[in-house]
Amino acid sequence: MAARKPIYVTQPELPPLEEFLPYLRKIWDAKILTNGGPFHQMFEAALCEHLGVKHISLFTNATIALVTALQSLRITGEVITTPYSFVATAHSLMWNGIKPVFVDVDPVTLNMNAALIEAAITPQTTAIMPIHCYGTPCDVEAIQRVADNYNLKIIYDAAHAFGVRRGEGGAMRSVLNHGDLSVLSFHATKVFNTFEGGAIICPDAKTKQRIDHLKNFGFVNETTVVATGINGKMSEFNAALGLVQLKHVDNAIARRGAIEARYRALLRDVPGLRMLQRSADVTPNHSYFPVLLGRDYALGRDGLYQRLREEGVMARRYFHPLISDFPMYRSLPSADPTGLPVAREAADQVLCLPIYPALEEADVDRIAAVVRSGAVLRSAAVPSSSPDLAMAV
Ligand code: T4K
Repeated sequence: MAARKPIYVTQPELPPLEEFLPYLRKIWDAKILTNGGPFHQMFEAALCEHLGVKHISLFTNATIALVTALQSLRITGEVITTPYSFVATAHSLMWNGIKPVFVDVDPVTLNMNAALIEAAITPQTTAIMPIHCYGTPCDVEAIQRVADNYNLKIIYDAAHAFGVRRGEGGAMRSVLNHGDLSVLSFHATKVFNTFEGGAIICPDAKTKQRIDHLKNFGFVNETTVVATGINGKMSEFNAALGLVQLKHVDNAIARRGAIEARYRALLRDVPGLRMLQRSADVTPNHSYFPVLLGRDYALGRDGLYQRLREEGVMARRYFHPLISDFPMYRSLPSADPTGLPVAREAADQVLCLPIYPALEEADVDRIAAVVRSGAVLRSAAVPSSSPDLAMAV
């Protein structure tokens, strides 16, 4: 298996170049490169339609979008969030001078445990910032109930949740419609990419207008600046690419689904290995394929991480360390590890296996065989045949 091309945790999906070239030609001809040009407007409209949401404001990336989302709702004081995420979630609070308050996650979904929010509320609390981790929807109803009771805003970090839907009132609806705002990432490593990019989803035109002002330095017109805005605008290049990418994203997600099913079948009976459950009421986007390697897994999580690397497979420990372990957070009272046992265990056990549309079945089989081999002592043989794929879920 040595000397093969490395397999990374993900590989960006790109359209055929010839499909994109006519868009580039238009940009070259019009010389409108940014500041809300025609592709920007078309892409916002196309995304609203595709995702089933009312209003979208495009951004240069999700981190600036998170920072701006908090500004747009004038969030201050303390915000309740999760330590089990990418650092950008909590960093967006710090960039606004807001104190993150970490609560533990649910052991089944690894999303913020809604039952723990109430106890973390203080007179300074103004909002809740959960994430739909790996694209698994949060307990949105329970979080909304707490927010309503205490008059708090909800900003979902939905960086992983492009295209995720859940059953509501007999129909499948976008998870992005929950809370006050949701933030998507279109980074290269995401299910849907525009190289770099992001967006805020909001329910009404007035909020979108404020967000649009904030991402353009606060300008309303040539001479009026209404807020200390930032430059968060998506360029015409990224927006045009997004329009082309939209044509292919359903196929890409379907291909991811097939890979996930194959992994699930191949790994279903590995001692000490847990896969996250899928709810029948959710249309997933298969953005990540995390496995949790518990005490019964012979090689241990870090042993497997290393063994995969030796085989040229760059699996990643998303999310280890916890955000609350990083130096700028660890002195916060809520970062105390004793208050975050579930998140800590997940961070110690998680490994995200490669998943992307171009990943070949033979490579999935090979990766799964390495994972299976780690469940037994080194002297035992790596199984050469695959278990019955007919059991795929
Ligand atoms: N909230 C959440 C919950 C997030 O997960 C993220 C981002 C954000 C907010 C912020 O969104 P953005 O501001 O980025 O829009 C990556 C991504 O950089 C980051 O966007 C993502 N989450 C995070 C989970 O993963 P790294 O440091 O692990 O990326 P990197 O460069 O190691 O990439 C992973 C692998 O992907 C590489 O080994 C190879 C492959 N790759 C990567 C890039 C960038 C490619 O094949 N091509 C590429 O262009 O953070």
